[in-house]
Amino acid sequence: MIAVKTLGQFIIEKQTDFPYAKGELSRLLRDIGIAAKIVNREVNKAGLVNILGDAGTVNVQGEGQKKLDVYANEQFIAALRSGGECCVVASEEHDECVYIESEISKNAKYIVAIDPLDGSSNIDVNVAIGTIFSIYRRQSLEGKPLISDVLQKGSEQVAAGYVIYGSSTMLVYSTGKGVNGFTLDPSIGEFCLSHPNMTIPKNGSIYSINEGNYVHFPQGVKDYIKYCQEEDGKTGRPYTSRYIGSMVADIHRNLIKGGIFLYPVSSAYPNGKLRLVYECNPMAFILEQAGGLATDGMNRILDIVPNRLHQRSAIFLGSEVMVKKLMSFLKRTD
Ligand code: AHM
Ligand code: MG
Repeated sequence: MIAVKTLGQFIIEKQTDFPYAKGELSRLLRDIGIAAKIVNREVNKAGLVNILGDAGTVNVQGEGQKKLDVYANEQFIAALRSGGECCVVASEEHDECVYIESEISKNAKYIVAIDPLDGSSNIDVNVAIGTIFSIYRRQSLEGKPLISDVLQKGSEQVAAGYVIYGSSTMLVYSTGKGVNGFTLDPSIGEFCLSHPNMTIPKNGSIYSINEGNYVHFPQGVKDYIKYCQEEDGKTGRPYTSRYIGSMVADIHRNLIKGGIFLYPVSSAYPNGKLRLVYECNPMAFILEQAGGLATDGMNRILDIVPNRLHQRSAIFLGSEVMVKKLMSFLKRTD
């Protein structure tokens, strides 16, 4: 019989990778895992809840129906608040940082940036959605944390991860020593190690982009798309186009199969659509840890110093060979 390794066991084992660790990061990751399970429970019955909500607006417990993204945001923040290891949360759902000021958090040294429920257009149609999180160590030594504690460049991340609520639910994370994936076993209510040491294939044959925006793309991106669609037996083209519209799901697939995900600037989104702090940076951290690359077209994503919480960025990430090829097209049209 093969022994199952749960996320909790794995986190504790891995604590020895950090000789001076006091267990705070481990507890923080555990808190995120717990919130993910609660959110998963709601995501799984979302259709049902909506039917009940339409009939009445209150559910059977007498609670008002909440939109899933609001619910997820509240769950993650509540878990971080009660865990006591996080002093600030930067969430897509809040214009400003949420400071956690409680007795148990007074010495907390971690900052969490989070997109509690990514892929909003897919929430109502039963298509995979996700949670993305990023963890930084507080730099200021005392008092209220500073905005500069939150706006650190992505290379300073202590850990990052995502949860995909898909045909099965998975939590994938990295603490800068490779990437590991855990699948939720609903029968025991635990995330179990299912994808140890995840690596992205060096090359791939999937490109993921919202081609509906084609006319608005920069020339270099248009040229790369044409390259992907051309016939060439030697390089296995034309490539396959796959675009779910949930960043987590698109990148998760490409991480496993090899591929590239593109969200360029366009006339509709002159600075790109995806948010640097809680969408691009964590996904870039994971992909780099898995052996891939992540760029905004000019800079490594993880080297960009954010100057605003909800700053947007173009992003291209995935298999090394594919990202490098794309870059060569972008350079030609500088
Ligand atoms: P959201 O944070 O409002 O859900 O938006 C982010 C999502 C990503 O998950 C996805 O890759 C992208 O937006 C899809 O955008 P588009 O519909 O423009 O292709
Ligand atoms: Mg999002």
